Amino acid sequence: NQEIESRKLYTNLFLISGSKILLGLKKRGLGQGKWNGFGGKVESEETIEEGAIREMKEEAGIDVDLVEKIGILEFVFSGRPQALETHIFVAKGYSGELIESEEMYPQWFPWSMDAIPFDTMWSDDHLWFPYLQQNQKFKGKFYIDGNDEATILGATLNPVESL
Ligand code: 6OG
Repeated sequence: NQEIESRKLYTNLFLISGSKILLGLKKRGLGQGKWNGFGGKVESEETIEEGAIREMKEEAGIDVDLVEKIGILEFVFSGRPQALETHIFVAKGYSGELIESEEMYPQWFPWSMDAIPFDTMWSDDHLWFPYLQQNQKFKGKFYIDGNDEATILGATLNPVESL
């Protein structure tokens, strides 16, 4: 029942190309050592979508154009006053050359639940990845133990008509 003093906007983008999905191994900061989509904080002078596209360019060197928002997840860590409102995007195509950055090591995975490395991802991801795969929009809120980030203390997650 902690007070949320503020909510910061984040993006997280998954590039899906044919039968493959691009994940990045986070090399530093929040989520270090975990596979995830690409993203980060939205800046004040940009839209959320612009932020998603910018982060993809910064972290993997590529340009994505047609991005579609598929989910909004709020992450609350116990003992931390700031919640992360994370907007999840899907992109289907890209241009440019994929590169490793200081933040991310990119790698293609077969786009099937069996091939996704959930053991080395945030522990909420396996709960909402089925929506990603079904192309079903979703909204959720996850309470995560701030001292043990592998533990989910509570969650709500629902499919929605629109975001
Ligand atoms: P930077 O520190 O790189 O932004 N993020 C999460 N992603 C998933 N899948 N699950 C979580 O469960 C997450 N918590 C944070 C949002 C952090 C990046 O990490 C994502 C951003 O894309 C708790 O600026």
